[in-house]
Amino acid sequence: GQTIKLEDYRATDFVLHSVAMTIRLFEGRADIHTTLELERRKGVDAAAPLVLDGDELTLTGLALNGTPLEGERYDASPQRLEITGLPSDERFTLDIETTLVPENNTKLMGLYRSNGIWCTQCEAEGFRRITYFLDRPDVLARYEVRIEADRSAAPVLLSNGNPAETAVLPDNRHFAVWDDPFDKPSYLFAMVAGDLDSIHEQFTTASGKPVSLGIYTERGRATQAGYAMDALKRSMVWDERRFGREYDLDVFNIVAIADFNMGAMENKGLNVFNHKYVLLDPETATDVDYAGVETVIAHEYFHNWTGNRITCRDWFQLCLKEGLTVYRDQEFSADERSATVQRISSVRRLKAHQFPEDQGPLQHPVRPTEYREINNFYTATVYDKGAELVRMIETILGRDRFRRGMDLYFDRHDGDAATVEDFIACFEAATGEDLSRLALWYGQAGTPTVTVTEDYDAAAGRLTVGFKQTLRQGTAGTGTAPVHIPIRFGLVGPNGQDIDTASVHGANVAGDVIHLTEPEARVVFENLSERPYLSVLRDFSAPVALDHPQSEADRLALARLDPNLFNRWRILNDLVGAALTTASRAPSPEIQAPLTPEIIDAILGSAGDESLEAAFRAQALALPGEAEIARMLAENVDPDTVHAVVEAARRGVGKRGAALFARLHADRETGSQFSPDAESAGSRALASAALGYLAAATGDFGPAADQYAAAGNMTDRLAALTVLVHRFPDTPASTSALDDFYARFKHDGLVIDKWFAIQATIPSPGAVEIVAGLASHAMFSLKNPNRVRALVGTFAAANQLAFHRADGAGYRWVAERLVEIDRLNPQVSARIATTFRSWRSLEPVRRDKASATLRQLLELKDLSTDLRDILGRSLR
Ligand code: HT7
Ligand code: ZN
Repeated sequence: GQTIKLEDYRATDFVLHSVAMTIRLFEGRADIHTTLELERRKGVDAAAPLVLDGDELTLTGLALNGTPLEGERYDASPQRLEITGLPSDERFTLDIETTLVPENNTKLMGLYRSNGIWCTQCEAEGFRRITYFLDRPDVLARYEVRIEADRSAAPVLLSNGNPAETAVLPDNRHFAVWDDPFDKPSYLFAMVAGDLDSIHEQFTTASGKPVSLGIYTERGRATQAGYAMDALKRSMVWDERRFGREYDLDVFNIVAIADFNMGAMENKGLNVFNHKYVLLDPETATDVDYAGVETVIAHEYFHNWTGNRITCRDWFQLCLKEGLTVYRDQEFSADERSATVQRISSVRRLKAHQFPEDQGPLQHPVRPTEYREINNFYTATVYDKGAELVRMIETILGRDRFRRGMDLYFDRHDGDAATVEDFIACFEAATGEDLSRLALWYGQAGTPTVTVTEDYDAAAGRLTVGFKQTLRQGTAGTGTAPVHIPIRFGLVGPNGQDIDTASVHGANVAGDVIHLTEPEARVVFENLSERPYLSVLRDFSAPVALDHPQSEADRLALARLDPNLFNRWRILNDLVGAALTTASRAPSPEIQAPLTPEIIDAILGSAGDESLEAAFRAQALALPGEAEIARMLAENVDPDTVHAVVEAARRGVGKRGAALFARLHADRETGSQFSPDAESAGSRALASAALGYLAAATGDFGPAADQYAAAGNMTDRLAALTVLVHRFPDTPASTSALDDFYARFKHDGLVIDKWFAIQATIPSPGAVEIVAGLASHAMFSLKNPNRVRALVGTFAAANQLAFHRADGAGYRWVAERLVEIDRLNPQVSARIATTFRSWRSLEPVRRDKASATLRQLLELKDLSTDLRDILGRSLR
């Protein structure tokens, strides 16, 4: 594949006015007839040909204004259709016929079949696998779609927009026509046909418009869609209240599909979901699954305004819809659940996925300037750092002025294919604020470091705080100019209250935010009667690495006192992270006790504080993961040592907190009715964290075995099973629980994914052989992305010990699977291959083995563009 560059953007030579499609579905074949109404753009050379995109297509018919085209007028290949001699200044129609075999489409892009259901996935470039088209997001048109199929195989026929007509045809066939009144790009096209169950509800928008909501599932599973429906209605209400955005069609449908490349897709009026993000019940889904469904349902719904009504001019602008929509779904979850706990989990996610991406060879700016394969840019950087950039705009402007900017954006760009510049210009125009230094964030790769120094003059009652921002030039080479970094802060007194900071001078300070726009700045606080504790980067107000060499005593005080609860967690977590990193660099005696008693007591203090929410207390107990420690080490990483350090820390916390953990575990609620609400989920998370520490400290599997046996829901069951399988592998207690779990749930692929994942993450070098065995299990399939991610993806991403086994067996096993997966589904193979990205930070033996594996893979013929792109950039 060739490199596509942002700077090469230009509009199409032809303007598309409308699309009419007829899709005829048969067993083993789909015939597509598309009628395009087109016009040469004003000023375009009358001789310029029309070039349409295709991907593995077969052309079966082509006509201009109803008359079949002569062979010499066009050139068709599976990848492209070029037509010459088209009218120079009048509208014309093209009729294009293609034929496909959805059953053979294992890439799951375009039109494919999942357990008999016909469905489509068009973002980013899947529509060109259905018909020849101007398949790019700045080509918007009105679509009318007619679907024909067998009445028994596909009683349900769905597409975008509003239903227009249905009728019965001869030979037990029927058809449905759907009309979408909103112009849209092809990536938002969708069609679903099959024998589906459904649930339906009515929603009335704020202005009184009735909307029919439907969720469609495989037969027998609609009873599991109730929570998704509830989340959808709450999302619709929230977008009206928070952003004044109402829904715009008569119907909103969601379809849950078993075979899906990503989480879900926001097709206009017809969202298609990975069924993992729709189907739930207490027996088969955990609290984490419930929160995931709520988030993804909200995210896709919010795209109706941020993505669909206003779309992207080109794929370089992907963050315009994705970063903004993630920001919106995070705000929704913060309002629906606990804002502090939501922020902690978003920041954990950012640090676990985006920071390593931004600090390794796959780094790229939130708005990239070039790509070979756009599918590889649906990244943590575009999504999660993209959301952080929107959040910084909100922090800089304040909630009300941010809303004014959003209102202007919706007003000014409704119906447009917009750019990041358009978006930022709306906030500037609505508020008069200069956001040029903020805008730089979109173009520079890498995580900036903010260094903070403190100097307290007791005699003068003055605290001088120094700030410095640095950005190292990385592999992306995208510049290191100083950016606007908003630092939310507070000065905390010994009683745990923020001190009034009215007497302040130096850098630009507004309210509780210091605006860092230069490489260095100084802020001076006067009239202080005693030295306060400085709490910076509250709520993680910027996606930076913080270098604040605060004393352990200050940190421990803030971990206990900071009125900003997010920072209480963040400062404690950083303290623990620093201790574990230091121990991982040190020789073995320190490994026995990597955390000081004071740090452990701070953890236990938060965990035992009944004035705090249970979910927050559970977060305080979650130590930084092994991958996180590896990222902080940055070089010469030995995953065995890191694992030993984290384990020693767990034992240390477990032993010192044994009494607390026993109490927390004993006090857990059992037997009562399951409720997925945030508070109940928090209590379960706290009890399960306690169970993990108890097992680590005592080596007794009894409490976990009891919890497994008594579990009334999947959350408690899976937590107990994880402790048994990870801490007591090969014991009868562990194997009998694993067998029981399989026997109970072997008919439910989504639960079997958990069964695979739990075994893929057994923290033992032998996990390589375990996953190798599981790959031949009857329930494993290379064709189902969820199954592949559960076994291969989870092993590579979440089993540091085994994936990085010193003999290279983990790398080899994953590489072999990548080759097999790549032949079927390049998007999935490319995504899993990113787990190799941090190879340079490993110690020399593993570094050589990992890079040799990557190089050998790259030498193979017939790799997909997707996988080749990831491998090539990982080695750069
Ligand atoms: N906008 C959606 C992205 C997506 C996707 C991209 C490439 C290949 C398959 C895909 N399925 C969904 C999802 C979202 O961010 O809402
Ligand atoms: Zn999205």
